[in-house]
Amino acid sequence: MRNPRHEGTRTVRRAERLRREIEEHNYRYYVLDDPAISDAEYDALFRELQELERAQPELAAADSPTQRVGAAPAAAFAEVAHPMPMLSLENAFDEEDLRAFDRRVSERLGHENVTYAAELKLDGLAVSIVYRQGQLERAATRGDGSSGEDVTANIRTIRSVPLRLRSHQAPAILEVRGEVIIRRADFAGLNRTQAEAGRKTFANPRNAAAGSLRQLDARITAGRPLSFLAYGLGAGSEAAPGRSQSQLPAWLRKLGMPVTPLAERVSGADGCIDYYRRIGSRRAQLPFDIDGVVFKVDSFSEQEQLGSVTRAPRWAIATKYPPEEARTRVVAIEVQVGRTGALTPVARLEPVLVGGVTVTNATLHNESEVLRKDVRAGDTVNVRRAGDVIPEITGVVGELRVPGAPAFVMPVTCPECGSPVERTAGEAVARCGGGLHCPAQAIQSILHFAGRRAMDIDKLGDKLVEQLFERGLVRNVADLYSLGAGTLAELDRMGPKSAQNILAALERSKQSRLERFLFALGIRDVGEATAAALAAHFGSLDRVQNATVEQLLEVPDVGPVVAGRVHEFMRDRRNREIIGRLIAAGIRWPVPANGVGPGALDGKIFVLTGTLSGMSRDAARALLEARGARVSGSVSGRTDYVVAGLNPGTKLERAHALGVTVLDKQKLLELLR
Ligand code: D41
Repeated sequence: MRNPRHEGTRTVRRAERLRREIEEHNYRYYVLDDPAISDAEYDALFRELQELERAQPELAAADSPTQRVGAAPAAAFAEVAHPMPMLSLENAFDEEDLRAFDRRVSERLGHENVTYAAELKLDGLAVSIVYRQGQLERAATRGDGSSGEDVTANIRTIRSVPLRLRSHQAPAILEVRGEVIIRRADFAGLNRTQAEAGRKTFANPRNAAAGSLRQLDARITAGRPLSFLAYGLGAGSEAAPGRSQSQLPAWLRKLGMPVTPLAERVSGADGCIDYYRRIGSRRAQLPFDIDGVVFKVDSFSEQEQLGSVTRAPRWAIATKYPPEEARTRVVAIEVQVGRTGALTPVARLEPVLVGGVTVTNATLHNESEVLRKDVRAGDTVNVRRAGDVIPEITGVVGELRVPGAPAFVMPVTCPECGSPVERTAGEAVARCGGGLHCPAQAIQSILHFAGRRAMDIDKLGDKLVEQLFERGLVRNVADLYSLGAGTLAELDRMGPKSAQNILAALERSKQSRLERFLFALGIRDVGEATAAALAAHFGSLDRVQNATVEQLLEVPDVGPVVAGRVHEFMRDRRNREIIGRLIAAGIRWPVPANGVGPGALDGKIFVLTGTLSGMSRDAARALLEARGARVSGSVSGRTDYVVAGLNPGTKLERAHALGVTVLDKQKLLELLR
């Protein structure tokens, strides 16, 4: 017999267990960066909890992980007074300002070599989150420092913000302070989605974060990829164990709060300057934007001794980096033809310093991008350069447009060969239809073939290839290997010595590798990672050439588009002829042992963290395992290598701490060779 009362308590217990489990997984994901289950498994737990709560609405506690979007949109944000004022930070604009700050601190404290807690200065929005009895009660923007706007409903939608604290060590009231940001990878995704939906794109992650947080309808915020990282405490800070700033992150993490990475303790002005420089040189590789670093006197008692002036503490300073955005003028918009015929509008700019680098060009991606931004020759524009990305125009300064400036139009014929420009329905890219008859495409494909990561033919630069092509000496990559010393020596800026060097480089390039050769062929959408996967899967050129689309689809990471491209390329009679001539010229690679005998990486233990561009984790794992390596989920003393992509997490920090060798994607590919 079923007892409905028992059923009820069982459900209550199951729901509470699910909540705890989901919170634990959130913590592992957002704070430890060490997820224990897959996204699908997480979703299943989440759905089960939702089901239980739907069946019995009284079960749904306000701090349940399912309750992240609730309330209907408000008419306006309410004003909230901060329990403790949110002070501002004094700025240093160069190393000299920083030395002056350290001198003032040293003098007041009466000793040299002051210890500082050094940390990143995130370029986001400062917020305060108040927990009462461990439960998220109120969140507010910084505002003027004494009061801000109530953004509780919005902050609750951020998955990395715990709705309840993990530890019972927290005092009755605890105010956590930190920054709301959007990571660079998430920002790119957000703008892509915005553009596809015909909505406006954001100029930079900071604007996107601000626009997303300050939504009266929190359901909109919930759809935006916001992150939160804590840097300090307000009310309740006395409860923190430890007597220094540098001990705070560990406690915040214990409470379940994600914290800013790369914090360090440094000594004196020299230590601060060294940190400022080291972080500056890594700034482009960080997963989010920073506008500087912050130095805080480490000891709490020394902080107290120093006190504050008006609204900023005397014990902290922000040191800024040069802005990653600047203003300049578009001299012209030109159209470049790439190796695959894609026509890319490029803005030629008046040279301008952005983030410490002189920028003279900005990509405009494609025609619709130019029209959407409405960039015209002569316009004054804002240019942004962040991360490893190519400089981009973030916006046109409308007031400064020259009256009558004509809008950009994509040419209907290729600017290089005059062939008609083609467009595939649903694709933004316009392409030259001339194929390898288009000199731009032919020259680019020869340069690609000779590239360092392809056949690595030293000294075959663009000027030389252009000359060889224009004189009709080299029309395709196979022609390279028929060049003679006499022909080469007669070219401009070329003597017998350099001709010999080029012939020697061509000769050396014949000792190759199957994956390099496949990559060098320049099949559309076949990058290094795909070429390596094809080589590992098929083991011989013959087998790649004769593979059916179905067989190609069995290769990790190869989908229908790439499978179709490889198949089509290999079936083309002209391509087969060129490949035949290349092999006849003597290009060779070692034949793999085909699974017998120990792999090159036999028994080695790898850990993967972060995103490897163009290679999924499954593909990386398959390539490693094919060579006898093991892939593990966590870093330990037994780990041989950590492969770190974009947005690596604490696994990378742990690798550094344990002295484990760290590889980027490039080094991984080299090792796989
Ligand atoms: O990452 C930041 N943006 C950051 C901001 C940080 N790492 N530390 C900060 N520390 C402070 C003090 C020292 C005043 C508690 C801050 C800020 N303030 C701050 N953010 C916005 C205004 C002030």
